[in-house]
Amino acid sequence: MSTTKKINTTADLAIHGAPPAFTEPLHVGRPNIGNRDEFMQLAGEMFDRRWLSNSGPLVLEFERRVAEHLGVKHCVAMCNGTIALEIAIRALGMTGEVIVPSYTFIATAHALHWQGITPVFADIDPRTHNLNPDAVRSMITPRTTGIIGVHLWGRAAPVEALQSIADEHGLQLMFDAAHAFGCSHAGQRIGNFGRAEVLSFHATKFFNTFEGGAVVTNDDELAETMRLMRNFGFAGFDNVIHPGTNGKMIEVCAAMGLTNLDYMDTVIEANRRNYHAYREALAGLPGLSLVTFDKDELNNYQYVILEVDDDCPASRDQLVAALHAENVLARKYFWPGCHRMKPYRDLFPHAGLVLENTEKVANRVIVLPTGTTLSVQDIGVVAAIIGQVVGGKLK
Ligand code: T4K
Repeated sequence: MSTTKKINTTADLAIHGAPPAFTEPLHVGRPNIGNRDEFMQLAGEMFDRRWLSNSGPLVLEFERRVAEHLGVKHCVAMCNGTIALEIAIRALGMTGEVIVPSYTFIATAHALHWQGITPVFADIDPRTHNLNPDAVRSMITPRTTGIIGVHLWGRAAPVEALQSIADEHGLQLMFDAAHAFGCSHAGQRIGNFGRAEVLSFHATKFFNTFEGGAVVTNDDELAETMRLMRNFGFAGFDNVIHPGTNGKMIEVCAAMGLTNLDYMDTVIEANRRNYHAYREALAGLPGLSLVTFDKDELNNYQYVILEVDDDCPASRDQLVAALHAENVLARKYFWPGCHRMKPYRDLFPHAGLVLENTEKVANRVIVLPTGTTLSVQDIGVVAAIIGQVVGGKLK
């Protein structure tokens, strides 16, 4: 639990020379860790078996439970979400150009680039932060072979509209669901849309396997191909029948996954509590709003996203600087947008001209800490810092 001191006046702010409000940093992406005894038990059994990788019993059990949880036919567990993206992209036969949002973690674009495919960035809807289907349509060229939608913040991309576009133009459609484990769309668990969906179980995700990821799909043949691809294409001793790589999840990661599956509901409940505590504490502050979640859908509340509007008395960067000075390590995800990161800036120097909403949103977002290590009292202090900055004379 963090050690806090209560902030009462603007004179207390660390940027004015006072000690920081939190003696230990408050991180976005602090790992949630389930029952340690359960993990140690599974790890102990693993050591006894001397089976550490290559489709061991823990990975098989983990895949079975994830597939069951999502109501999807296949879960192909991988070493991380980025390799899972790359394997899914290759298995779907994407080539040439693939349309993606720029407003996403850089891995979405890199997974394409790393496979020799050009990521073509389409703009987002500023309300949902997800792809705008009209923008996607406008980026289709004769070289386009696919679309990767991202369910940003666990809120579903426009699944039906993207599927119509894909069907109309004969394109492959898959989703980067790295944020969306435990979330739903139209009453169905995310994991069941497009030809495949990719999950990340990185340490910073609400549910983690240290490092890890998976491709989930209802397509038998695709699942089989991806299982081959993640294990060098081996179909038995000395028999390679497909080009492949090493994308395997290891047993100790599956042990963490099985432990954390039992803890998942507790984490979601803590995240939901934190989200509502932020909502209440920040209500009424000028020029600030929290991204909302559809109460009829499931969400993991992994990300608490604050938007700083133009009429806010402080800028986004001033707020982030003030929070960092108090040891609240808020993040500017996903600023400045993939198209402004060096590899893609050089590729598309003028992309910003068609990515107006991406730039607007990337410039106004702050992601705040949450998770099981954060208390409602901590949130009160974070909100007090924000309140003081917004009420102060920083601008
Ligand atoms: N697609 C999307 C949409 C994604 O968001 C991601 C990953 C992927 C694909 C790729 O999936 P993976 O290949 O990663 O499975 C972090 C994560 O590394 C990344 O997994 C995640 N998205 C992204 C949103 O966040 P960074 O560059 O922000 O990481 P870093 O090192 O700055 O850590 C974030 C915070 O977490 C820090 O404040 C420290 C804290 N932290 C981190 C670790 C690892 C801890 O407190 N403990 C820890 O063990 O990318």
